[in-house]
Amino acid sequence: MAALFCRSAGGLLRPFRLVPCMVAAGPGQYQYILVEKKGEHQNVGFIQLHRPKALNALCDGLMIEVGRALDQFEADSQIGAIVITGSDRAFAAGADIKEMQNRTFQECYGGNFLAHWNKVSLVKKPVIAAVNGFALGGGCEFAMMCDIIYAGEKAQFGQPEILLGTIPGSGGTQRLTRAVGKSLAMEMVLTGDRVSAQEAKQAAYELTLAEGCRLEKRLFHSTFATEDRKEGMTAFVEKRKADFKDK
Ligand code: CO8
Repeated sequence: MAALFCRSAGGLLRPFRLVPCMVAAGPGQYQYILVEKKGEHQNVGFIQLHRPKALNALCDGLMIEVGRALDQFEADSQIGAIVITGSDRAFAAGADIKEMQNRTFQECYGGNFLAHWNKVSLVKKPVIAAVNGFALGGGCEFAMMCDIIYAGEKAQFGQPEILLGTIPGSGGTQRLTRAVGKSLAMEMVLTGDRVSAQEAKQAAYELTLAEGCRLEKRLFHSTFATEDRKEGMTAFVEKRKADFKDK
């Protein structure tokens, strides 16, 4: 599922008339996230990443909890859509670097590190990422796994893994390319530079248009390999009705 960069801050700040109602959850069920049902009909599943001191860095425990909350909402017939958000300062500043710092290749490969982190991309109900502040590395990837991104004015998207001597590990190179096009995606992945929601949206529009125009031109050229194209133009010049043969 590809996320769509992005709506305005207005969309982010008032997507629903909210009537909070805590999901029936055992005390202490969630340590790293807040989970509620919202909306007038309590049909919106709401997950807020909540590790403020670590700018919502995605530790394994947080991702396991997100997976559990998603399962809960997926199974709840009252829920029609799910919103995942962070804080004003950070949607998520990436995978937890402190947790990854001392991991070895054997641990990552043998333990299939990140295997369950893409759960959000498998959810059948529509998932909206409401992003403000930092959406970096795994945070950007996590947002892009959602179906739609509503981004606030302070949102900053980036894949800064290169600055840590690594690369995106959860679809960043693939989904970012589809979201903003190859050129900006490569620039972001190769430099670690961040972009605003507006810049991402603009790039997505321009590149989609440019790529579409390139494809169109190729298809136009290919009509010159058909007999019907020749017949159509010849008929016009000879002031007669074209006799197309589907060739
Ligand atoms: N991991 C762990 N802790 C973090 C992270 C992180 N990614 N980001 C911020 N923190 C912590 C800081 O260590 C700091 O904690 P403490 O006060 O204990 O030192 C606290 O959050 C506040 O951070 P700063 O003091 O650095 O705040 P600033 O406002 O100065 O800077 C930045 C904010 C620019 C966001 C900065 O914190 C930063 O550069 N963070 C790292 C961003 C990054 O490199 N992210 C990519 C991580 S690698 C990755 O995501 C791999 C993806 C794998 C797939 C995941 C699939 C979902």
